Amino acid sequence: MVRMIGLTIGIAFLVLPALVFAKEYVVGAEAGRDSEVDYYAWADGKTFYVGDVLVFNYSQDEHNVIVVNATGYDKCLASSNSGAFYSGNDKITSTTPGNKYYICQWHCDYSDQKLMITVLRP
Ligand SMILES: *[C@@H]1O[C@H](CO)[C@@H](O)[C@H](O)[C@H]1NC(C)=O
Ligand SMILES: [Cu+2]
Repeated sequence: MVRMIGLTIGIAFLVLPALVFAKEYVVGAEAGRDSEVDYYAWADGKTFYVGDVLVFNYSQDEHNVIVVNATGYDKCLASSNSGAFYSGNDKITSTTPGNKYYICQWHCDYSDQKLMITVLRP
């Protein structure tokens, strides 16, 4: 029983910091909804951690958010098994560390509407 409690507290200490300090980032917030956002500039200087949430706000009929790999990011290619979001208010939680790549299928090539972030362990 004591062991169980100890284990529970141990887990709480591992999980809590991620929850307590998880931040929500509205992508391109400073520039406003649907405007031409410089995503490189937006991400520059921000540090993202596992548990953080990216919020993508946009007009549903104009944009989307496709999760791609590095190749898809460079070449603006969405593979059929990519995660895809279309709601116009997508919240994507980073659950693992590493580089994350998101593109808008329609404007990735056209106006560089793509975002790359590096997610660190908390
Ligand atoms: C990365 O994405 C590209 C383009 O969609 C795809 O062809 C390739 O198989 C993917 N690579 C990996 C390792 O998943
Ligand atoms: Cu778009």
